[in-house]
Amino acid sequence: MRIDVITLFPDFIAQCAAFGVTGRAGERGLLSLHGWNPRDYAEGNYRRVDERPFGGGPGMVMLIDPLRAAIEAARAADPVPAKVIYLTPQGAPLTQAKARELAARERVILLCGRYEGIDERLIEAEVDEELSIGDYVLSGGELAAAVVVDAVARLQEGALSDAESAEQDSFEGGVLDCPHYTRPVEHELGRVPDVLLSGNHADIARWRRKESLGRTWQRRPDLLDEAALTQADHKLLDE
Ligand code: 6GU
Repeated sequence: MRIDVITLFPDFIAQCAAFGVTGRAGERGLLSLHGWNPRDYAEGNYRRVDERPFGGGPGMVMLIDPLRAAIEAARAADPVPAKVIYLTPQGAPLTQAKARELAARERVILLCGRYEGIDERLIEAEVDEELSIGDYVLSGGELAAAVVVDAVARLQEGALSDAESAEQDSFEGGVLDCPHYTRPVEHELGRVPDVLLSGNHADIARWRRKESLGRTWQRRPDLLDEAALTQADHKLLDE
């Protein structure tokens, strides 16, 4: 998969490609990340990328032309057509289902805004989708773009080792993850639950599912409305 990021801070995004699962996905050729700086496409000695808003008010608005030229340069760098996604608190919430949908694409372009926003005409003309990573305000879309890159990179086939397998993650299947334990069995902070030491795989799977459902019910009951629960799950919740 190819991800192009339109950002005033391409170095920030390059860091995503340097570490951990994202870095490994890059090394394995599963993900290629490219940064495009609208300032490189801005005119004049000052290479302006923003101006004061019409109608007054605080802050600055990003200009159409440098952004449009950067998007065009990104598009032209590869013949595969790309969906353009603008990261903004006004966007639809990023979910694991959305991450899976994006991860299945060959290419996406992520557009990061700074300051108070982007001229609405650029959004209308170029943006296919708007995404938010939560109900709080960041100073720019870069952290949100990094979140999308990570969520999508780890879903690429071959990005995770078997041990890291994505299938059991929180939100896969719509419920939270269960608790995990490792050595030692006895510790001053407590003992590992006996069932995990029993060697009975059916009991262990049942215990884990019950913990996942219980946590989801306690912490994120909103998720249970959407989760596809089986009859066996309802029984576990009732126990
Ligand atoms: Cl995508 N951008 C900004 N600037 N703030 C955010 C966000 C995005 N998602 C949550 N807050």
